Amino acid sequence: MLSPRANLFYLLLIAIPLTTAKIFTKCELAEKLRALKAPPEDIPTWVCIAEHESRLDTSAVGPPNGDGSRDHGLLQINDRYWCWVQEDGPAACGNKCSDFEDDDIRDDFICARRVFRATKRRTGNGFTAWVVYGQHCNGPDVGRYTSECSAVAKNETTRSPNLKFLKMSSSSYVLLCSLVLAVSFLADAKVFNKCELARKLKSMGFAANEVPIWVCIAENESHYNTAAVGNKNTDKSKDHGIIQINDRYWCNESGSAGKACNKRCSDFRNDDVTDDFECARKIFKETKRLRGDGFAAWTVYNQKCKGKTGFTNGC
Ligand SMILES: [Ca+2]
Ligand SMILES: [Ca+2]
Repeated sequence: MLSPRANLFYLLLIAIPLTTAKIFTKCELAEKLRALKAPPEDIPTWVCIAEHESRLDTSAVGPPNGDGSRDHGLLQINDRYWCWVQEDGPAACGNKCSDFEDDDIRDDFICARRVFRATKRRTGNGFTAWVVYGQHCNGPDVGRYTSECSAVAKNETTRSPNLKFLKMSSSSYVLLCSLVLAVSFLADAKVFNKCELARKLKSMGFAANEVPIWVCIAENESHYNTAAVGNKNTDKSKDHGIIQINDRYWCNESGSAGKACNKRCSDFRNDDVTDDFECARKIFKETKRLRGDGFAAWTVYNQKCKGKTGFTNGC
């Protein structure tokens, strides 16, 4: 057990990330979504959804749904599939649910886009993943949610620290200690931007004409999120990290390093992508030998990246 002083240290350490919540104004959120490259025509709809889902409060956690799952944060992302509450739970976005309760909505929005795309494939309209969309945000007048926003939004409202946190029972404290581990683990994750990844791959000696293809694959597989974990594949395997390396052949999901790349899959979910791309090279080589084109190992390649040699133009 930790000494009282160490306890206090950990409490202070994690009090900051766990209790920094924020209430956006509509215009501030619109501005932020623009910066996150949301399609401009979709921004009023996202703001409307956030308004009705969470009252624009990043720390919102919904009451249990009918299936016992809960929704988290500004965009009320559901913990049944998309984020994990317990470490061995499913997490299609690769995030811990509390990541969606802090004041940084970048990861929330990356996940929301993933929810959007998955829903769009099923229903034709990605916004229908949010119940409030049909109730409030589907009309022609949705533009009113951002109509008063012109210049840069101001008046941020930041919540004061949540004092409830200090009145925990000891069982919550045990939970909290395990969260410390989870937080420090996830702090190693990183979301690259396109050009940053292109530079990284060049520095690793990838050929200039292949770099754009690798970057395109990373964008479409993980949105450059090194912590991404895919949904279970039909063979029950999962894909890990920025380039979504499959755990059936290439890395060990539990225990020590192993399989063809001699790695633990968690090695592919930290912020150092060197080993990921070294393994990807191996996958590429093996796939090339078997199928003629190494990139064919990634399904997004044929759909989105084949021939996209201009993908990193401007970097
Ligand atoms: Ca977040
Ligand atoms: Ca790695």
